[in-house]
Amino acid sequence: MKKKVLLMGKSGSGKTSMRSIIFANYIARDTRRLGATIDVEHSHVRFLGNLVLNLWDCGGQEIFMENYFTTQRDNVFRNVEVLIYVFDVESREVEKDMHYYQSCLEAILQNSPGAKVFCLIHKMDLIPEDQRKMIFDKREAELMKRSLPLECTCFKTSIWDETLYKASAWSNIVHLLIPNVHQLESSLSNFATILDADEVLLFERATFLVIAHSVKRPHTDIHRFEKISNIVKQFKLSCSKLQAQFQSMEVRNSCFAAFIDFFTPNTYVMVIMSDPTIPSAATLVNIRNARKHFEKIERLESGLPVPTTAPRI
Ligand SMILES: Nc1nc2c(ncn2[C@@H]2O[C@H](COP(=O)(O)OP(=O)(O)O)[C@@H](O)[C@H]2O)c(=O)[nH]1
Ligand SMILES: [Mg+2]
Repeated sequence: MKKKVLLMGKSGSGKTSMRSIIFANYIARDTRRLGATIDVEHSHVRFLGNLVLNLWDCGGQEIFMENYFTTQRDNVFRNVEVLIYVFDVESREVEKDMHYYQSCLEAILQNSPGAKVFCLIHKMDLIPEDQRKMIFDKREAELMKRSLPLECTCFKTSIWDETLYKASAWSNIVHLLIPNVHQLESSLSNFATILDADEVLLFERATFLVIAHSVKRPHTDIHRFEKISNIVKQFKLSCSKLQAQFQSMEVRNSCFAAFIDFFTPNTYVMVIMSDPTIPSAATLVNIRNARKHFEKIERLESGLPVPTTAPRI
């Protein structure tokens, strides 16, 4: 199942950087070496086994932009499921950025009226922390107004912190593209009840994006998932540099235990337990026993008779 995702925005706004960190295992400082994207760079990202994200990273120089709206219009804007428009928060040409954004929406409305639109106000790390919310709120209001009759969802992002993994940015975008995600979520909720877990999360294996979660006991840190995605992905990359495969980890203190374990062919699971009387071995056995069930859902979703064996990074 192939889903077309358009990545657009002015040259230098950070499109290729985000794509490379999430889908190609770059770390943030590698992106300084990225050259400008010429025309459209297509990449196919296999996600959850059978779902293929067909990413169109559209170079943002004016000469290319003009082309997308004229000669390449049908080709670029047809069959789009998701448009991700990236704004450099420090851009000095806000009016021009808006103009291109609106031309883009017009073409989307014409060629793919059902597409979902996301705007990322990017490079937020360059703004002093106490001004971020104010600046973002202002941009968001302006974008919502200018997007009509289409709806857009705005996020603030930066490659230098965990906002890139924020449950509400790229995870959210990808979540939208996963078929039957509700079945996955209800199974996860049952699983959390059986385990008596505080929370259970599923991470996509290659990107470490959170694809489903079930929270049984509330937690105060709303950014915890994306922090974990970020940290564990870094750790996983360090492992692969040493030719070692990341497999599992257990972290325990006097208040809780966290388990991250290889789960189905396309996911890792994380289980958080706060009952100190439940031994690790019991939780690990439960995780092992649940694998088959979740593998089955995954296979059903992808319409495959056997688990996929796509190469892992
Ligand atoms: N400060 C900061 N720089 C970023 C961020 N994202 C990307 N960059 C830098 O912006 C430059 C242009 O990025 P690139 O991904 O090539 O932009 P593109 O033309 O939209 O594809 C690179 O030097 C990146 O390192 C960010 O969140 N914060
Ligand atoms: Mg680029």
